[in-house]
Amino acid sequence: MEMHMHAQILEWLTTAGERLKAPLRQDLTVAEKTSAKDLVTEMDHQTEEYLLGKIHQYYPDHHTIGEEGSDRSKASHDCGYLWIIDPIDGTMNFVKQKDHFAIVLAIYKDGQPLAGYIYNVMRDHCYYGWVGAGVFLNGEPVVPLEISDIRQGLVSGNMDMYAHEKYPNCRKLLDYSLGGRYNGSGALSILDVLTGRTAVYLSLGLEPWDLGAGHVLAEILGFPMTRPDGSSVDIFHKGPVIFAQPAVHQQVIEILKSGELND
Ligand code: 2AM
Ligand code: CA
Repeated sequence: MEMHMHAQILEWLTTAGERLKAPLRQDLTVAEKTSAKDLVTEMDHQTEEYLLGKIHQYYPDHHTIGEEGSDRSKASHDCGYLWIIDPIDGTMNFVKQKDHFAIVLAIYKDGQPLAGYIYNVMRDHCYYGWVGAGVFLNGEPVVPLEISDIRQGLVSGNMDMYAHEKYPNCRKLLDYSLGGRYNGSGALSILDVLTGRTAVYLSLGLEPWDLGAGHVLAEILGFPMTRPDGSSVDIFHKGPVIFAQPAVHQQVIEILKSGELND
């Protein structure tokens, strides 16, 4: 674990978080990105500019991509250090709930996961991990609760996806489980799986900034991340992804494939 870099990142996240809290007391300027349901605020842009500015200042030879408008073409698996930023994951929550959003940062080195940060700003919960060091919540080691069967756990994702069965058999996951939980932030949903608050997170279209940090933390904790057919995920290709508790992962693949769970 590179302590100097880690200390810098914590400082930047804390500053960015304070800047996000301040305007929640006022009206936000909200722009539509691709539709009314896909929002971006001035704070998304300001936060991304702040974080990318710090990274470029201190690590000028590192590559970066951010959700809000950076050039993705330079990012590849063999580009050395790659930082991936989502300045606000859960922008709809930021605007409508003023809660349940996160600043998300991942670092890959030559395509391999290195570090991940998911900062739940309003709770002041910073989950982070470095390969070789473990996963921590505000400095304390994270010990995930284990779920050994989907029938003893909750599933998460996007409510619309389950309601309209946008992926074959996804509603069966709800039937087999104890129920669904939908929180509107991909990164916070992945954290719920990694800590054992839910057993599964299924999403149909995750971008590198949605899943990068979660992927790093999952790798460190030994949690699988795959496509619904069990194949591996290239984080640069948007597509369906399963994060699941290790003992539940094959059950999810089986249910999505056949609609049934055979013991
Ligand atoms: P965002 O708030 O950073 O846009 C909500 O279900 C989750 O999906 C959030 O993590 C949200 O991230 C993400 N999301 C929203 N629109 C998306 C899109 N068009 N592609 C991928 N992820 C999206
Ligand atoms: Ca975002």
